[in-house]
Formats: sequence, C-alpha cells, structure tokens
Amino acid sequence: MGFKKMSAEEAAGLINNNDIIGFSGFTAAGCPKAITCELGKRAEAAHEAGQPFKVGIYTGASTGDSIDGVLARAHAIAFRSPYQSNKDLRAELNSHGAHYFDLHLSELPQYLRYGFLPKANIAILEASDITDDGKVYLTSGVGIAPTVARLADKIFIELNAYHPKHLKGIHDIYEPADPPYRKEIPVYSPSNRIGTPYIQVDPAKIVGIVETNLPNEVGGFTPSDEVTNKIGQNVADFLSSEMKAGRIPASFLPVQSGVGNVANAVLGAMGANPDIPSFEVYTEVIQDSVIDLMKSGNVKFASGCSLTLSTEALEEVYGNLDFFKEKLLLRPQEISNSPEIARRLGLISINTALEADIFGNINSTHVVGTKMMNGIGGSGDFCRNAFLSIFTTPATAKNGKISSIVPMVSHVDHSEHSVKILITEHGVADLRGLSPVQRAERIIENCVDPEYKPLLKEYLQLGQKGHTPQNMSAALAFHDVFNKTGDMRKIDWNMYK
Ligand code: 0RQ
Repeated sequence: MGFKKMSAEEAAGLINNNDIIGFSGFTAAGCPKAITCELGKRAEAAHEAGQPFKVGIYTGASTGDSIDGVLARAHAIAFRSPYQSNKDLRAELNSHGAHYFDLHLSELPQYLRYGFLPKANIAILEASDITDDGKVYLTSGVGIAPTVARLADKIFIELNAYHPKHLKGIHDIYEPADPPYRKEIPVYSPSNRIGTPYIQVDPAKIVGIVETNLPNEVGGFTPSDEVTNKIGQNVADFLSSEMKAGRIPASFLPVQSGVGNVANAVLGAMGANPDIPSFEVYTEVIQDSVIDLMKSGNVKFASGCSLTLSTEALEEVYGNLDFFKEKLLLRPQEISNSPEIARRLGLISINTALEADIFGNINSTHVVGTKMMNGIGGSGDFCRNAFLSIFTTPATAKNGKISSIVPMVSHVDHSEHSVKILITEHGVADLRGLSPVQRAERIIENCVDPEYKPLLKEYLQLGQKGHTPQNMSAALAFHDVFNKTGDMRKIDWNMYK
C-alpha cells in the first residue's frame, strides 16, 4: 500500500484548533476510534497551557465514546451536528459548552454540499480495506462518509483489522446530484443496488493511514420488560388488524423501526405474530432483533445505514457473512433515510417519542421542554413520508412521576399532521381522519396511564373555545408542576378554573 502509515498520535498532531471534522459511521457502528482519543489529549494539554483548542464535528448520527465522550470531556467541541446520545456530550450541549445543531439525518450531506454549513476540511474514515487508487471499503456503518470524503481537503483512514476484508460488497455507495440536476434515486425495492461497494476518494488527499484493531463501542441493550413487550404486542396486533382490513397489502410493506429497547421489542413481537408474513426492512439502524428475525426467516432483507449490533450479534454476522451478505445492504444516510424513497416504498415507520400531547404532536428530543436528550435523528425523515407513521412511548416515565402524554408537548418535533397512530402499553390510538377534539378523546381513552386519565379528562374540560381546545394558561401546567414538585400528579386544575 502506497499511503503513509502513522500512529493515531501523529495523525492527531496534524489536526488544529478550529478545524472541522467529518466522520464515517452511524451510531457507534463504523466510527473511527483511535485518532480522536489522541486529539482529546491534545486539546486537554492545550487548555492546560491556556491555549484554545476546539474542533467542529459532523457525524452520521451518534458515535462511540471515543468521539463524543472523549472530546466532550476534553471540552474540545466547538459545534456538533446532527445527532448524539452521549451523556457527557449531552451535559456539554445543555450547558452551552458546545453548540448543537439538531437536524434531520437525511439532510446533512446535502446541507454540506449546498454550503449551508461550515465546510469539513478534514474527513476521518474507518475502513476495512483500501486500494492504492483510493477505493475505501467502509466497516459496519456508512453515515455521511461519501460526502465528507469528497468535500474534505485532508483524509485520515483508520484501517481497522477487527472488521473482515470479506465485508466488501455489503455497502452500496451512492450520492445524488444536486438540484437542478438531481434525478430520482432509483431504489424501487429495499434490496436494489444503485451504487458502488466502495467510496472513491482522491488518493492525493489521504494524509495517513492509522492501523487499529478495535471493536465497535455499541452499548448493550436493556432486556425487554413488561412495558416494552406490551407496546411491541400492541404494535404487532395493530399491524395484523390493518392487514386483515386490507389497508396493508398481504405481501406486507417494508418496515422502518427506530433505535432503542422499544424498537427491539416491537420487531420481536412482529416476528412472533403468525399473521404478519416475513417482511423487508428499510431503515437506518439495523439492531440485534433484525438479525434474530433473519435467522428465523421472518425478515427477508434489511437495508440500513449501520449494523448497530451488540458485539455477539456482530461477530455472528461476521462469522456467517456468506449467509448475511445476501440479506443486508448498508447505504449512506442520504439514501437510507431519503424522504423520496420512504414515500415510494410505502414504509411502515415506527419511532419512539419522549412525550406526545393529547392532540397528537410529538416531542422526541427535549426533556421537559429545555434539555436536549439525543436529537430528532431519522424520525422526521421517515414519519412525515411513511405509508403509515406510528409513534410508541411508555405511558409514564420516572416511576409514574411524568406522564408521557400531556396537554401540550413542551417542544414539537413532529406535528399532528405526521403522526397517524400513537401506541403505549395501554393501547392504540388511531388518529387518522380525526379532528383535534376527537384525537384528544381517543388518546386519553386508549393510551393514557390510569392515574393520569382523570387529570387529562379534566384538562379537556378547561379547554378554551376553538378548533383545538387548549387552555393557554394551563397547557404547560403538567411541566410546571413537575419542575416545582418533581411529580406531575400533583397538578391542581382548580388554579386554572
Ligand atoms: O431516562 O435514561 O434517565 O432512564 O428518557 O427513555 O423510555 O428508555 O426510551 O431509550 O427508547 O429513548 C425518544 C429518547 C426514547 C429515543 C428517545 C426519559 C426516560 C429515560 C429514555 P433515563 P426510554 P428510549 C431512529 C429514530 C429520537 C430519534 C429517533 C430518541 C430516557 O427514541 O432519541 O426517533 N428518539 N430516531 O426516563 C422526561 C418524558 C420522558 C422522559 C422518557 N416524557 N419526560 N423524561 N424519559 N420519557 C434512530 C436514529 O436516528 C439514530
């Protein structure tokens, strides 16, 4: 190989204060892990010497701790987009130590190409292989890698021997042209290949190769519990009833499912439901449950942006690549999350809300209206354009002290227009074709926790005249009482009568 090999420390030494870095990967899958650890040390040393050292960061989605955790703890992040889920970075963003720009994931590559955001002058890519003429074969996640590799002036490659070279062929790399030259993205079925299995980069831009042998930093999943299992069951039963009613074709439609424990439980329940035929997945994050369903024959094919798998599941995939490569494709997020494709394929989209309101608006991001949790991620890319958009949430949080269903969401990510079905452990609210007051009655009846039902019914009585009967003094009273007492159940509506 003709490229210069260097240590992670040497590579980090070539990155300067105010540089802007774009990383490969999506969630902790496929993210570089070595150079940023050294960069964190560099930033800390600079800060100790009284010098500034911060970089701007673009990624696919969240990252492993070696990017977001290390750099947040070193106070080395000037700004960050489009998604994160690291507790130290969350603290940094919420205290304004770093600026965060929350963005629909499908939009970031084109935002960068259009010049809407500061240019990433450096790209750091994790690769399983590279050729002398600049063909980069990625690892278990793609994200924004093709775009940042093309736009950056300097590229560092972390060549990670943990990922087998035999992964070649699992990626499908395609970057659309920009308007006015853009054509349709020719994905007509989840398994359609439209691009190349590698990213072609200009070899002259490759500054150095850092050799590593490091596993992904994907956290374990909490096992499903009574609540998540019930939510999963409710989703599966609802989908099976939609099939029986003839609204979902008998051959079924491709499924997008969000990230986390609820999403894992939902897919598990769909696999266990005898009425749901084996289906395809067109999503961003391929989690353990998809791999299990592939083995049992319930999932025929999965197209995603990353293999966000536990170490055991990833090793199982890597150990049986001949079987899995036939059934998996990894695409850039611009394609995995494309609104055009979501609409064309007719996705059944299932995402998790932090809170929903009785009129069907969703808050996916802000805890009690102010603190950023993770970000909007791909939820908007999918839900706005899906065939059927479902949001799930446990009915309460923090041992019942918070109702996830409130009079008015404290932050809006998805409006009532994008939300078709709301599902909790208590039941399903089908909101299609309902007016605001009908939606409120259905959500309160079917989805709300029994302790909160009378409180929300009473709130509806306080509603002021109008199409959407909110009460402008009391709409955020649940949040206010939680901030003051730590328990939404302490609400006293008499104050608003
Ligand atoms: O707090 O962590 O302190 O225990 O929020 O809640 O119930 O464990 O749910 O892990 O599935 O995450 C919306 C954040 C849900 C996620 C969100 C507290 C609760 C707990 C987490 P603790 P759960 P999950 C594809 C799609 C946006 C992006 C998206 C998410 C913590 O699904 O980030 O959809 N979605 N992407 O106690 C205050 C409430 C609360 C609350 C829960 N109403 N008020 N706190 N919590 N409800 C993926 C990608 O884009 C990559």
